[in-house]
Amino acid sequence: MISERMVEAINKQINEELYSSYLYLSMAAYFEDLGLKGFANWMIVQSQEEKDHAMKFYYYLASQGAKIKLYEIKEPPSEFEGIKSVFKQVLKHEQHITKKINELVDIAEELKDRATFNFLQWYIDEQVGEEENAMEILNKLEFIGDNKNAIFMLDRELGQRQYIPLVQDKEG
Ligand code: OFO
Repeated sequence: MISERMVEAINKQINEELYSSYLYLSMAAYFEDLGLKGFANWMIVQSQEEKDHAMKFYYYLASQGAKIKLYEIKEPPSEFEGIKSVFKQVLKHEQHITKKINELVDIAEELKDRATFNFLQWYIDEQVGEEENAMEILNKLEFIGDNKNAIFMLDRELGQRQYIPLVQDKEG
């Protein structure tokens, strides 16, 4: 049976994931405003994926018969200082989320909660991809500098990203 401490930590992580979704939606809105539809698309997909991350935790708690608690989602920033600065924030935020996931793993280990430990491995892998994606775009932006043509090319590339819903295990 899952412990109260583990449940509370996962409920807090649901909030972190929902905040991530909100943050990326705010970044999408920033790019809409700049007329960079491709960048906005990338952020909207990212925002949708974060909601899926939250729901994966939700269904896990439901499968354990645990109490799901939703906390208030804080307001994300709405002003940003340019494209590169946005992606620096994305990377920083994902590093923060990786730390949070690692903390959950530590708790599961401490409590000898093998089921949750096993469940969390998906997030460990996912965070490697999350940080890698942010770094890749950041590297491209460093390379491009202020070259407007290259920014439009990148905008087109990011406009190709498609949302693929995460298959959720609702049965537990
Ligand atoms: Fe949920 O991985 Fe990003 O934040």
